[in-house]
Amino acid sequence: MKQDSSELQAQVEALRTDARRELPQLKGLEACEGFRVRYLGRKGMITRLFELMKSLPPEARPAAGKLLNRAKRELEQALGERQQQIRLSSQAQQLEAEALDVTLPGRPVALGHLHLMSQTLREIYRIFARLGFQMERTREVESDEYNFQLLNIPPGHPARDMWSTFYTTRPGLLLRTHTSPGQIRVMRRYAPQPVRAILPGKCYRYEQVDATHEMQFYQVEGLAVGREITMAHLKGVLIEFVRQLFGQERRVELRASYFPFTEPSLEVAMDCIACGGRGCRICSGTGWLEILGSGMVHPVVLQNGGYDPDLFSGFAFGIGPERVAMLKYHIEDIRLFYSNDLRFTEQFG
Ligand code: FA5
Repeated sequence: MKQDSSELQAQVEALRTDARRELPQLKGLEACEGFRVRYLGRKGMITRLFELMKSLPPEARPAAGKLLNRAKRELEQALGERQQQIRLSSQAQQLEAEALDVTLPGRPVALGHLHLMSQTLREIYRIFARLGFQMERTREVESDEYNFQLLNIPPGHPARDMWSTFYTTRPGLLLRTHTSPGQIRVMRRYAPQPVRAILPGKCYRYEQVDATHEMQFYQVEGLAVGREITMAHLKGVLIEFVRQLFGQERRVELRASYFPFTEPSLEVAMDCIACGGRGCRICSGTGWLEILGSGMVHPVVLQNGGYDPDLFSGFAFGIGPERVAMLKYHIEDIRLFYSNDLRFTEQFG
């Protein structure tokens, strides 16, 4: 069938009109693709019109070809613009959906605070700093020699029963049972100069854990070595310590005791803060609470530390800060310190 060019023109015009109506209604990129296939695809309407062109008389074909090519370009351009519009508006929608309202109030940040043990240790450090004690660091993994032998506790000594500990796979290497081996290390650091220091740190004991015993706990060791240091100095320092920590009205009792590395040895007790000395459950009815061990450094220990015991003397003490905190804050079970229960720790913020 012979086509005539005015008919073709009319068809192109109709196609343009349809396309202009449809384009603004395309809602997404998928719909655009459908449109492209229908109008511009290999089997689409434009292609079909090009095929119709072949049936035009030869002299009419160039003009018809131009017309079709122009229509095709217009369609392509209009489709491209619509696709761009769709992309921009979906981007705008997305931005709006994800918009941040910077005026909203922020989520509260929970502020932490120092653990009660850190607070107690720092309080102890401050008191001894005021009394002129410097702070020395010592080790937690110790040798049998330092933890026992140099402190006058040879192998087989009955005092070792009090200080059962955890041993490492290296023979003779153990987790220290007390901070006292630090005495030897600090003496060897300073001898023959006088020294006055506290040696805080963790200790470990292989023991049955209960309300007053942990396997891992702190001690604050104190050591003073010099010429003519006497028991009066020890007494003065300890009474001052107890009163600064627990109040000036506290009464302090010094009792004879025994440690292999001090001679004489003293236990320090204060009147019970719970009952004021009348006797209660906390002080087991005695009216007194024991808080530390102490004594005059044994001459053998002074010598092991590098001092001549004929010229030098000294005192030492070992405080259990968990026990101190228990008394000060009326805590009945030592296990609360390290069980990480926020209901406990948050009470001391
Ligand atoms: C000693 O450890 C000595 N080194 C103390 C000392 C130092 C004496 C210097 C003389 C001169 P003792 O085993 O008593 O002594 O322990 C001292 C303190 O550590 C105790 O009073 C107690 O407060 C604390 N303590 C001991 N064992 C534990 C434990 N298992 N859990 C918590 N605290 C403990």
